[in-house]
Amino acid sequence: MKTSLLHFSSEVSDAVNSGLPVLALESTIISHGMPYPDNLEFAQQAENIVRKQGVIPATIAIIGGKIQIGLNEHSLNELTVGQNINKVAVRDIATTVAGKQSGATTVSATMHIAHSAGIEVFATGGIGGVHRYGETTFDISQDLRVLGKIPLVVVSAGVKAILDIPLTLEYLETDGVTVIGYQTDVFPAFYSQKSGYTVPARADSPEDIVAIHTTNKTLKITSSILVVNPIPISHEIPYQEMESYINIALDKCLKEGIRGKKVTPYLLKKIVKLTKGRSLQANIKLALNNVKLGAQIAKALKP
Ligand code: PSU
Ligand code: MN
Repeated sequence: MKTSLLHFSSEVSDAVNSGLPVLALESTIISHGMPYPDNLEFAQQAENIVRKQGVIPATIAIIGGKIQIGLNEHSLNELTVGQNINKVAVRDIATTVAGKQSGATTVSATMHIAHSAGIEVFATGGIGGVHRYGETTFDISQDLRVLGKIPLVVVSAGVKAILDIPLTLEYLETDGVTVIGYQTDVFPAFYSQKSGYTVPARADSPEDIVAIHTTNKTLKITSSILVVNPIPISHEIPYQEMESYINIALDKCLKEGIRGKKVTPYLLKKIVKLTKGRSLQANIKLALNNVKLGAQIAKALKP
């Protein structure tokens, strides 16, 4: 990607140029993962948490065809209330730019743009992965392919519980992604702390994660480090309970013939309804928890 295609806020460009810590944040979670006005409140809270750690937040999106790194209030607002906001994965970046459209970037697109912009750490709620029945539908998120190709530190609460966790873990292994449990030996399940699957490695401090990232960089290993950070226990929803809601939502999704990039937003929305908003609160808390850890890692990388 040509640097002239990237439009930085002055704050983010100053920080990147002078080697200050920066944390990349995505925008699909805002536009397609949460309803208004919770999404606006979430986006603002996320940026505040990053600043509190002494780190500059770089929320990434495409506004009127321009790739923006660091958003002003107006753009953030457009993303939370806008009706015509594309969901932009890697393959949709160029077409959204060409059409001078606005788009919220997924994990895959945000990673690509952050890396082009010289940002090394990124936090989200939960990455995309291999969907349940992915072995027949072929529904595998572009997030996984990009994690295998781009060397960032990505903080996530495991993978979204709507996915097939063991298949996603296999894919991450094939991709050469370094998966690290943060202060845990168990792979988290997004809404709940434990999935029942183990993590291949564990780290207990931001500094330890930075050391692992530095080794990968020195060895020119070009895949990402996926830091999996469990939802705080006080906000988790028990795994078995979530499974019952997820199965109902998956059933409806199948019956209504929802396919492609609409699947994840559809399922998240249905589950918010089924849980009477509890899953939304859990999603917000786990994502903010990841943002805080992401900021701490960014700070440890550039103290
Ligand atoms: N984390 C959340 N909510 C979300 C997402 C992440 O808590 O909505 C978004 C991310 O942008 C991720 C996308 O890249 O969901 C995955 O979409 P898909 O399954 O279509 O690849
Ligand atoms: Mn998909």
